[in-house]
This record gives sequence, C-alpha cells and structure tokens, in this order.
Amino acid sequence: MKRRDFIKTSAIGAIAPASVFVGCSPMGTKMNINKNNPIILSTWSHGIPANEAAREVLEKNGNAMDAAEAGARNSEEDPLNTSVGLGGLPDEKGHVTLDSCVMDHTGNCGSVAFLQNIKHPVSVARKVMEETKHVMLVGEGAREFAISKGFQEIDLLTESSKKEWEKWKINQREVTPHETHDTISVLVQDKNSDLAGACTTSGWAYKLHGRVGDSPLIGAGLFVDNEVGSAAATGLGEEVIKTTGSFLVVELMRQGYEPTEACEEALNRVIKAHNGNPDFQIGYIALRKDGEIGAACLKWEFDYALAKAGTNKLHKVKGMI
Ligand code: SD4
Repeated sequence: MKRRDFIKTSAIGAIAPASVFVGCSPMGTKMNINKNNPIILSTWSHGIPANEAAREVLEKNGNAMDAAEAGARNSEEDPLNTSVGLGGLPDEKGHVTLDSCVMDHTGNCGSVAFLQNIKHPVSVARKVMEETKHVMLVGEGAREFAISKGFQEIDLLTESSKKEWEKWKINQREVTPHETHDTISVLVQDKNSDLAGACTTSGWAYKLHGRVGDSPLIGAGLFVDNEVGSAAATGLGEEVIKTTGSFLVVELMRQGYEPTEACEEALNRVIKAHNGNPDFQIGYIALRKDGEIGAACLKWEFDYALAKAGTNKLHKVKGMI
C-alpha cells in the first residue's frame, strides 16, 4: 500500500480485506490491522532458517516474542555465521563480545551488551526484560546475571574464527561491517496481530575491545510500537545510532509513510549527513501493523527473508545510491 493510500485508508476507514479488521491508529484515525496472518521478517539469508525456527514456535501457539527469540537463537547457535553468537568474529583482542535486545508488544524491552562466553544473548536480554527492573545489562554484570539464570559458559571463539582473527592480526586491516555482515534482526507479527522483535550480533569484526554497536540499543537496532509497526537495522551501527534508526522508521510509518518509504527516508538522513556518498552499508526492515512490510539499504545489496502464508522466501533489495 502506498503512503497516500494508507493515509486515505486511515482517514476514511476503507473496506478491509478478509483477514483484517479496522482498528484505531495512534493518530485517532482508522487503520487496518493484520490478524490471523502471522508474518516473520528477518535480515539476510540466514533469515530463512531463522524464520523457520520462529514459525515452528508460532505453530505451537507461541507468541510474537517467543518466535522472534527462537529466530534469533537459530543464528546464534550457527557456528558458520561469523557475525552472531557462536563463531562470531572477535574484537581486536580476540574476544567474542555479543550485543542483543528484544522488545515485545507491550513496549517492554531488555538488552545485553558486551556480553562474553554466553551462547544465547537474546535469551539473556529476554530475561533482563522479564526478570529484572532494568532494560540493559553490560559486560561482566550481564555475564554474571546470565550464569545466575542458568546459562552455561562456553568459549564462543571457534577454530575457524580464531584462524581468521590470527590472519587479520598480521596487517590489522580495517574490516567494515559490510564485509562480515550477518547480524540477525527478526520482526514478528503473531496471529493476534501483536508485534515483537529481536536483534543479535557479535558486531563489527576486530572492533576495539569494549565497542558496542546499535544492535543492543532500543530505538537504534530495534524498535517495536504495537500500534504502528516495528523496525530493525543491520550494518554500520555507529551510523544507525546517530539517527536512532529503527525508532525513526517506526515514527515515519506513524506519520503515514509506507514501510519501504520509511526505511528510505531514514536512510536519506544518513546520505545527507555524508554529503550524498556514504561509504558504508545500513539496511532496514520494517513491518507495519497492517501486515505491510518494507526494506531498504544504502548501497550494494541487502537480503531479507519473509515468511508468511506458508511461504518463506529471500528477497533482494538494491542500494539507494
Ligand atoms: C553493529 N549493526 O554491531 C551491527 C553490525 C551488523 O550486519 O549489523 N552487521 O554495528
């Protein structure tokens, strides 16, 4: 649905498709809400197995948050994904440090950053959300918290990631997040139309020890507003943080931008800040409350995986510049 049509629909409450009923938007106007059509939207090609894992949870009556967590866990435990969890490329000192966050349909959220030796940061983030009064735990405190909740400590540096790091150490060439870019963000809308999301990463390969990116920051790497929609980011976290990217995408959808337009408009701010020619990648995915999805990226290409109505497919997006 185009932005103008969405506004028009919002204003006059046009006839809704069969699976959709008309609810009330935050602007006080009528808007369509997708119900009984679960949607799972994830970043990059490993979004395909992540979506399958999320879908299994939905089929067993899990809610959007359960499904988003399951999707993120699928990438975290894949040793071949060098940007997430086990097998993630380490920082300059050889430590695998993980960032992750979750946000549910009530606006509740949890996050961990600079977490080490725990395979499933997304589940620790969920525990922070559900079992503490806080939103964010970092570093040693996050690790101690995870252990207190029964998480096992393991060495996340696989033989092959260690070898890559040892090779890198010889010249210490700067590796951009675009070269090792498999952060996973999972946005889910369940059959009740509730939205939730999860984002998890080992971040920028060979980063400074202690560096934290956008992925654990609510509003930057992920944002969910159950009245409007959800959005998530991948790419150069520093630049996502500077524009509070995911929050911006959701707010633009609130203003009536269609999901892809909202992603593009958020990226326009980055393009402008870099005189029209940023030399890095950012990709956004967005899922609106009416079930419309969108995606955009700055440069090159970006893949997202979309699962809905019994299908699960990879889609390519061309860069804006
Ligand atoms: C970060 N945004 O730590 C992450 C990296 C990323 O795909 O998304 N890579 O900056």
